[in-house]
Parts: sequence; structure tokens; C-alpha cells
Amino acid sequence: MNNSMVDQFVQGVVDRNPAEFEFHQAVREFAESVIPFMAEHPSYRSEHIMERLTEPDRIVIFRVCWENDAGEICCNRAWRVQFNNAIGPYKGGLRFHPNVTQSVLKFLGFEQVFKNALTGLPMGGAKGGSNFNPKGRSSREVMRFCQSMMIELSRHIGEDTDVPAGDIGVGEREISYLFGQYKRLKNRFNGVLTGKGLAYGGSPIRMEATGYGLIYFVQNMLEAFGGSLTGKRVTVSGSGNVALFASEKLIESGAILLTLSDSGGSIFDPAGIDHEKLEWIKTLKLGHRGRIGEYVERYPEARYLEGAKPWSIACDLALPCATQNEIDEDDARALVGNGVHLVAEGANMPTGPAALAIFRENDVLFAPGKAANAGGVTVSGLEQSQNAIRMPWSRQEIDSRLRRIMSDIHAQCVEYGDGQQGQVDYVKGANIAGFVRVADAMIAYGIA
Ligand code: NDP
Ligand code: 2IT
Repeated sequence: MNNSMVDQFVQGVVDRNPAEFEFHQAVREFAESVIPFMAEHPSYRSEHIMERLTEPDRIVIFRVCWENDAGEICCNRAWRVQFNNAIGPYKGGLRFHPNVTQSVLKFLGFEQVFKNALTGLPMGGAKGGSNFNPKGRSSREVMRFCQSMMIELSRHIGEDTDVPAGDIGVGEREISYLFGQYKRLKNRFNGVLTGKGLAYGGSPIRMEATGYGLIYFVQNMLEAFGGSLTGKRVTVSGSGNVALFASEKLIESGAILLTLSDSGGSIFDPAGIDHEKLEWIKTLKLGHRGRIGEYVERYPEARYLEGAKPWSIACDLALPCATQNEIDEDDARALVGNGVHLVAEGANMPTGPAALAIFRENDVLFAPGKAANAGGVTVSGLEQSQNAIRMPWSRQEIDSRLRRIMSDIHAQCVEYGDGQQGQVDYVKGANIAGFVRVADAMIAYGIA
């Protein structure tokens, strides 16, 4: 009964949004948790709330033209998907990557709505970005692209309207160019973007927040089952913002970090990547924008698995921190075959549906991104608070708020995520807890 209701609902979404495969995938995963819950709470059904929640408030699509270092004219497409502002101003990152499409940004905006709700902070959900590829571009080219993009984006954002931040390909450098241009265009210095530099309105720990928050969440999961990170072998994918700071916290917590990766391949260090090696990688990736494969030239005892993901390496815990659908069915089988017992998503939707089913069948503890990677947007919300009161908080203050909010998200997952044999179904828990908060607000506003 529930299955056919989910199929029917998702078919409607597919028909209305043809060829938006990532968006269909995110909606299906959400509907599989929420539609059975609605069957037990019929008031939501008569409100047609799922139809309303899966339709973005609006999408702005625009052209971004800019001049490269050779004096040639380049043209990209950019979007801002303002998905839902029932519980606060739109909030969510900007992604610069050649594979950005409307479907990708709609799935990310949809996920962001419920992730932001889980934080308990007043933030709606949005996502934006461009098919601009920053790789191989000079800083001046990136600056010109950001300045051109902001000319249009500035009409649609504001500290009480919509507050973008970073995501893949957008870090402090890009946010600074974007904020500098916004300030010039509007003559306003406010919290319109988060992820700013510390000297101009940024928050302590924003850069570290997603990675740290992920490890705090994993610690909560392990503690709930009487375990800890000490001595656990961990594979991490990616080597960007999320992966690097998750790695830092993992090492600090006594775990053994075995892998990192980028789109070229993975490194596997059987001796474990320690603090000193990680500092070298940070300089390589954040300072020189180098490739992860260079690690084996510096540390020849490690191996470089060219073109491969890290999921064939035996581990206790796997933390995908690169991009969507980076764990497929074969990867999940390899992980399970090697005895993985916990997977937590630092990236957004890195686990494909067939892989998720395999983790479920094998009782792998599994945390979805909308719960496990909510630390980034949490500290973004705290950056907005500091900007609004024009008062910076200390590193210690932010870190303790982040820890508290991650453990509160964990508690919500446990509350709504009753699984089979007393286990916690974190996917179900996160989806329903996020849904209840947003749906109740929408219903309170009447028909809209
Ligand atoms: P970065 O741009 O800092 O790093 C991305 C990393 O993932 C790089 O190592 C990159 O390798 C790799 N990667 C990106 N795309 C692909 C791909 N198609 N195939 C293989 N590897 C890829 O991004 P973030 O660390 O900020 O983001 C990583 C993930 O975390 C994303 O899913 C993002 O949505 C999510 N996230 C980010 C948050 C944040 O605050 N930044 C908050 C919550 C979630 P390469 O350099 O070779 O491209
Ligand atoms: O996916 C995400 O949560 C982010 N990229 C961070 C969003 C934000 O507004 O900080």
C-alpha cells in the first residue's frame, strides 16, 4: 500500500520534472520515509503537503559573461533555486562545477530545506551555482566570474531574503569576491553571505564546521551503541573543505585515517595519515590547489590508486566527502564484504539507492547527509546571528554550540527513526523530523 503510494507520488514528480534524475532520487528517498508517516498522520495528506514541498518557490536562471586572461569572452549559466522559506530566509551554498545542472541544484536545494530544519535555526532552504569550472583558472579569472555573477545574483539575495554560502568549488576566496562585489553594488555591509573571511564578518570554525560536525555526529552514533572512534580504521573520500576538516577531527579523536581522494584517484596510506601528513595535504590542496596523487611522491610508503575511489580498502567506517552518487552498488558490496559497520555522509547524497539498500540489508549504521553534514550550515546560521548583532563570538563558543546542535540532530533522528529490532533508521528519522518542522509551518500559513 505504502509502496504504491510512494511510486504514484514519485511518478508525478518525474512527469512534472522530466530528466531531472538527481532530483527524482532525492525526492524518492524522502518520500519513502515520509509517505508511510503521513499514512499514520492523515492531517498532512489532506493538506497536499508533499506536492507543495517538492515544488520550489522559484528558480532564477541567468547568463554570466566574463573575460578570461587571454581577453576572450566566456559565457556560463547560473541558477539560484529558492526552494522553501517556511521557517526562515532561504539558505544554502553555491556550487561551481562543470557538472552543475538544474537537476543537481534542485536536489541540493530540496535536501537543504530539511537539513536546515534539523538544525533548529531559522533557515529556509536554497542552493545555487554555475557550470563554471574553476579548475585551471587564475584567481583573476575567478574574480571576474564572481563579480559578473553577483551583478545578477544581488537582485535576488539579502540578509533577510536569501543567504548563499560555499559548496564544491566555492570557498573563502570565492565568497570574498562575491561579497566584495555585493558591497560595491548595494553599499551595504551585512550578513548576505556566509563563509566570509574572519576579518570581514566571517565566523570562527565556519571553514572547519562541516567536517567537525560530521565527526561529532559519528561520535554520537558510536556512543549510542557503546563504541568510540579510538583505533577505528576510516576511509574518507574527497580532499576538499569537508574531507580535510573531518580528517583533522578523526586524527584528533584517535581514529586511523587510511585514505583521501580527488577526481583523479585515491591515496591509501597503510600506516595512517597523521597530523603532520595532513598538514602537508592541506598546504597542497588549500594553498597550491594541487592534486592528491602528489602525496605518494612525498610519502612513498603510500599507494596511489589512479582513477579509483577508496571503497575497496578495508575499513570499519567509511565517510564519503566528495560528491553525489560516489558509492554505487559495487562499492557498497566491497565495503560490506570488508566489514564496514558505519557509513556517514559528509557529502550530499553520495550514496546511490542500490548502495543504500545494501547497507540496510547488512545492518550497517548509516547517517544521511542532511543530518551528518549539517554542521556547515549550522555555523553559517551562527555567522548570520553574529552579523545581525554585530558581535563576534569566540571559537570555543561556536564549537560548543556546534557540538550541541549536532547532538540535538542525532536525538531527533533517534526520536523519529525507530527501525527494525530496536535499531535507529537515521534516514527515516532525519527525513521525518525535518518534514514535521517545515510542514507544520507551511500549514500554519494557510494555502500557499
Ligand atoms: P570542495 O570543492 O572543497 O572539495 C570537493 C572534493 O570532492 C574535491 O576533492 C574534489 O576533487 C572532489 N570531487 C568533486 N566533484 C567530484 C566528482 N564529480 N568526482 C570525484 N571527486 C569529486 O567541496 P566541499 O568539500 O565543500 O564539498 C564536498 C561535498 O560536501 C559536496 O557534496 C558538498 O555539497 C558537501 N557539503 C559541503 C558543505 C560545505 O560547507 N562546504 C556543507 C555540507 C555538505 P577535485 O578537486 O578533483 O574536483
Ligand atoms: O550543503 C550544505 O549544507 C552547504 N554547502 C552549506 C550551506 C550553507 O549555507 O552554509
